[in-house]
Amino acid sequence: MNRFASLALAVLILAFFALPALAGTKGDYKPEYKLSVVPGPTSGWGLSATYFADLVAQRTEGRIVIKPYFGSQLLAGKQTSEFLMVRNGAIDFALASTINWSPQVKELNLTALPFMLAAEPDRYKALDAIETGASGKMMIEAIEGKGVKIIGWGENGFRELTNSKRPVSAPEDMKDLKIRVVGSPIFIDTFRALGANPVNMNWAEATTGFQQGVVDGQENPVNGICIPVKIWTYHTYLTDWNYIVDPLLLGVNPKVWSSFSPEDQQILLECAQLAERYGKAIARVGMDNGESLAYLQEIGMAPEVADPFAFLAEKGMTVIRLTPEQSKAFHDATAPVRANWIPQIGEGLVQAAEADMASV
Ligand code: X2X
Repeated sequence: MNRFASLALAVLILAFFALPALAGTKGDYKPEYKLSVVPGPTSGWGLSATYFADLVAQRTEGRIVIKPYFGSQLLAGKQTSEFLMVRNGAIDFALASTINWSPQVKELNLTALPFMLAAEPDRYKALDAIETGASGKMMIEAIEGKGVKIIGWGENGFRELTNSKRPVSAPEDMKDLKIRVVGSPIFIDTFRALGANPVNMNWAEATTGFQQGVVDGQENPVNGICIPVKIWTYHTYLTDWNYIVDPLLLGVNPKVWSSFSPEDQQILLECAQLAERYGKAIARVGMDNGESLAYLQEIGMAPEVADPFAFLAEKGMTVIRLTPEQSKAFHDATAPVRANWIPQIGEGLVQAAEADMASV
């Protein structure tokens, strides 16, 4: 090899090793990250996941590409496996319901305690106070202690009851109604306490179950789930009882998280915050003081349905809104469920949540 050739070779070798370093950590990143979403792409939380993924692609200039997989595709339909799959790295990200992760992280049953928030004068403020307060921090610590990093909240919404049999405005009306619920034990306890007949079913099979009349009813948020799946085609009666709330969490596998550069982690946190704001707004439209609709209009993402209850009534549903007395009857009927679950969730966490709510 002459001198020129060996110099050229040395330059080539140097370039081979040095260039990736100069270009940043891009070489360590996966070409695509999988983000799990339990319901479909048009659900409120499907829309939030897409919003987040698009923001991340834009703001990292394509360094981080996140692909949402909707309809529990990555979970073979079994939504309560999601936490374990994010933890073991089979899934990189999840915009996940607290309900679906509650079998593994008991603390997440806090917001599934029946009628805990229903009577709050401003239930959204109470919920935000939990998420930003000591109790929210405790929930996140519980998840992170079990192996999944959390970078933001989201919202499926307050869950309402729909059924095909009769109007429900008192616990007695629930008698023997077959209600589809998620496979998380507190739901069975709550619906049994109300005299109903709860049936565990994955969301992936639920709409077929409604169509075939395998169950008489279900419970899910109006904006995020009931309207996108056209619940009026299955059920006639809607009870606006706000019996529990379903906060979402944006989780990441910790190894994946630590593979990102500090600058990219910062970008991901900012995108998570914007996606949280957007997700909460679409969950709350028509049910808050007008703030959510105003925000969505401001960012140019105004929803098709601004008044969900009027919309569902137009579709032929009978909408039942509970009086404070009627709500209290449900609260009283589910007292044994709260008494049984509070020790499992942790007295300290429940007290912290009460203090957070009282601070609004
Ligand atoms: O299964 C449900 O009801 C859903 C879609 O709301 C959840 O994943 C908790």
